[in-house]
Amino acid sequence: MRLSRYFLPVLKENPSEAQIVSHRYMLRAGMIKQSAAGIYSWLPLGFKVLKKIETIVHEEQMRAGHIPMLMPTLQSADLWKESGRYDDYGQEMLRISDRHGRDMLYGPTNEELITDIFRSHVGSYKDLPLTLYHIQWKFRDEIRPRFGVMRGREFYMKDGYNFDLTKEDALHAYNRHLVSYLRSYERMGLQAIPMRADGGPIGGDYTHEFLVLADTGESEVFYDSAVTDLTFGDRAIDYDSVEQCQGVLEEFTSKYARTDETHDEALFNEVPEERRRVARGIEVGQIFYFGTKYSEALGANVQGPDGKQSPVHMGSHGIGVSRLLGAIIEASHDDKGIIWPEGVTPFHCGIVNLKQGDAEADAACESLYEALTAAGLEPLYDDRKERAGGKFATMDLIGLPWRITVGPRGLKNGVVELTSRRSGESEELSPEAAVQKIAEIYANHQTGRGF
Ligand code: P5A
Repeated sequence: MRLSRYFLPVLKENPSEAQIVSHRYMLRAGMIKQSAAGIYSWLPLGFKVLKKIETIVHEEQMRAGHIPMLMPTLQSADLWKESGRYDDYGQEMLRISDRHGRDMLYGPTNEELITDIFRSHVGSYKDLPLTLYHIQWKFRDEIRPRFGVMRGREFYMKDGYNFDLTKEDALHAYNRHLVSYLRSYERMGLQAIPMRADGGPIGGDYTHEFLVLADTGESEVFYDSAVTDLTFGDRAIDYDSVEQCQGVLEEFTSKYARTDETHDEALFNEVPEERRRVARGIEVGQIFYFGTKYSEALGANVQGPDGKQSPVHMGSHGIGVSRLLGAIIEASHDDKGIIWPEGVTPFHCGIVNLKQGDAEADAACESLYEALTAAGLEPLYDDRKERAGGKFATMDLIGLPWRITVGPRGLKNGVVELTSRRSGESEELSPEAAVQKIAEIYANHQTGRGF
């Protein structure tokens, strides 16, 4: 993409309504624009990152054997009346009536809708196990939408639902989700710690939240610092293996890590004092096992091998896809702007032409652009007639992890400059070597062209 032809409405001033750094940088980098309280338009740069995160979530869900589909945003209230949650959900639910006076709602979650699909089409244990998921906009009429996409009213969520014959099978699905979530967050450059939590309006007492540690997080968390040493890495996992998934769950959840809702001071005090941490975190996902809560309410039964009918065991599993943009920025920025992890960066690298209009510099930038594109990468070429300082400031703000700077002086010696946004370190390389190096860096990140 050439910056002169892109739509990147960067703001010079700090927007006064933004209280936390991620909100500030998302507005300043021209990623989002508020349309109403807690409702945002996703401008091209923000949309690109949103889609990259969504792609990682899809890939990891499908890798775990979960099946993608799509349900609508608007739902009939009937199913919610059947489950009893129509009244329970209270004012967070946006209620609408259509021209015929029928009660509708903008879905805050989809347990009812998916259970209805299940009961209409599945009746036998032979069709189990089954996990269906979608990535769709949700609406919760939050009393205090704030911090930009972090606590929106309209937000993008991956929600998955497992259907199993027995509690044991459903717990395997739970563990499988935990593993796939750990993998997904790591691909996004995040450490998200699974913590014992509370079921809230979704229900069930077997639930973990995934928290990214950040001072601006809305949740107070208590944990044993040893949990932050754990990484999933690139280990191969057989998602069908009950033992392997169970092993990962035990490894990642056996140390003390709880949100304030489930915090137990006496247990916490058993953690050696030097490892006890009280901090704040951003909840980027939550997994639930709630047994037969919805299947009993909605009559979703399956026939077992013995011919007997019983309500199907279920769980639901959510990732806050749009919230993740905020969480990643909170975890990865400096005073100049965002620092995108390679896994989610909107463009793989920037090209800054120090002397736009200089025939040699222009030609060198064009050929870099072509070579990077041919290597399957997506560069953002700042081809505007602007001062170098302005170009650097924009690149730093939008946070591309790598920048190639091209100028007449370097070109005389056959070199360009490759700079890491994270470390600030630069090295001089031939243009070919710079392309090669960037291609090698991204070879470790399954990456592709964005939208
Ligand atoms: C699990 C999937 C559920 O709704 N039902 C379907 C279950 N869980 S949850 O914890 O309530 O939400 C899942 C994730 O969605 C994100 N989230 C939000 N993101 C932005 N703004 C909001 N107002 C908001 N509310 C929830 C969180 O990341 C949460 O973990």
